[in-house]
Amino acid sequence: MTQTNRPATGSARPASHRPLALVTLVLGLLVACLAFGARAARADEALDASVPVYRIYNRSTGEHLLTADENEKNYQSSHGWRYEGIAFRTPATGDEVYRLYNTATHDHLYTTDAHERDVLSTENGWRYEGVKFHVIKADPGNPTTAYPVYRLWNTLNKGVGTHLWTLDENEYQTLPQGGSGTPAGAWKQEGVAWYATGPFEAAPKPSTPYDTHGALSVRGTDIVDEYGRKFQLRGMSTHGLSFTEEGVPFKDYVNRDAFQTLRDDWGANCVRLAMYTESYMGYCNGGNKEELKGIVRRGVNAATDLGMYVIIDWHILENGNPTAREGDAREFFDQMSREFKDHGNVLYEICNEPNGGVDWYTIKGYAERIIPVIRANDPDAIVIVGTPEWSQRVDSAAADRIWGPSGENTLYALHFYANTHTQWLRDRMNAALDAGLPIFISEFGTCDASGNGGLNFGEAQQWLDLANRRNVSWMNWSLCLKNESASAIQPWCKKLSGWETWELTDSGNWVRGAMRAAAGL
Ligand code: IDC
Repeated sequence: MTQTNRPATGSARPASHRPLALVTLVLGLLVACLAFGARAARADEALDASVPVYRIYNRSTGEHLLTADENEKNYQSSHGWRYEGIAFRTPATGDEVYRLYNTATHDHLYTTDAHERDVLSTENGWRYEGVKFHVIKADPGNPTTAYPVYRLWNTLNKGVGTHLWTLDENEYQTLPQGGSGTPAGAWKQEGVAWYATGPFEAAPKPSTPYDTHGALSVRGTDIVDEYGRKFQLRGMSTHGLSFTEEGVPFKDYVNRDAFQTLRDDWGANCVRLAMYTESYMGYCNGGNKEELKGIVRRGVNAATDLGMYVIIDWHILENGNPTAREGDAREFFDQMSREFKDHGNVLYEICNEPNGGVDWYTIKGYAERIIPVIRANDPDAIVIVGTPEWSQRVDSAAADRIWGPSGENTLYALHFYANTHTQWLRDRMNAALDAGLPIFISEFGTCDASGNGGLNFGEAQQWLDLANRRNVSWMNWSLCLKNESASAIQPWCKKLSGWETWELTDSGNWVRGAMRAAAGL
């Protein structure tokens, strides 16, 4: 039941010495209290009697289901539907809303029109499911006791998810403008469907990147979403999870508020968790394995909660040969993919930047052994494989791709630092894409390859223009305050989320702008 503030019924004893006046006053107060109490009780009764209608959302069909049945809500929410909140409240009795189910398309339809119900339920495919809740059909003309519930029609959802009922006027006005992967004009306003008794609770939350796009896969050189639409991941990489600079442990950036800032203010849909394997107490080099796994878990949970995608990055660098720590990698990815097998938003990057002369043949062998470990737990997981020479030799990978099941849903990493890697590396990327190699820019910097000096936004712009044109996903290095050009946050700013633009570095501001533009913010 929703809590309401009941008026206080006690009253202070009036300070009067005249008996008659006292009696009158007491009687008067008593009557006032009774009347007030009765009014409050009536309001409470109305509220108690109102029935919440829940809204749940099916990611794979795009349908919003309305139900006043709590069991149905709970059951569906644990079976692939997302609970979005109380859509509106309805009177316990009133005009009946009939629900029909289309057994062919799996769509649901709500109507207050008994004739429509009868016609449809005798037609092929529709099954009448009964009265699901009650509403007020005629406009009661009193905006404080009745709330219009609007109906929208989705012209793109064929057969299922065709309609949406909402009490949220803002949602009714903004959905037709497009956004979150839905083109402008896809939703059409259809007016007031009926009236409800009240909202009393927050309106449903707007949908997140994951709600809109679901689990991803690789088709040709593209990442596509659950509905087969081309999709691009864009976001920030953390710096090393085991690093500390300026007194700030970088693991502290792995928090929900930070990711929410990236999602809502930057337009990011993805974060990358860079877990170094060697230097600075890396995972295989004296780092606390359990703690590091805990940070990764925290990051995945925060991203999941926010409906963002998240890359678990096995950040090899100092030791450029991924086979050197293959045992650790196997164990790590086995555990992570087991834990996150039901998370369609998790991607696995199995070797950040092979280097030190290690060839593609060696990396490919490593990938062909690690990918099956991940896929044994999570058959559809997306994997990103690093390429030789700090993930620049996509040409080697293009010439000798990973085939068979391990090659499916697998992307190849290309990393660039704008002031070091210029047109020659873009040419290489183009050629590899032309040869059909799916590429992911899982790390880039706007500066020199050292991570410090040489900011070059002209080159960076050329890179992102190309990546956007060819639907190549990109992640920027890095979300931290280290005093080096690549960092997004000013070295003096200790905030762990909610950064203002003046608290961002030149690189941070530039990347934020590029991300917002790409997201259409
Ligand atoms: C750099 C960091 C820097 C750190 C150094 C060594 O920015 O603070 O001291 O690593 O650990 C990469 C790597 C990435 C590098 C980055 C910049 O993936 O770890 O980070 N870079 O040098 N590849 C190309 C450049």
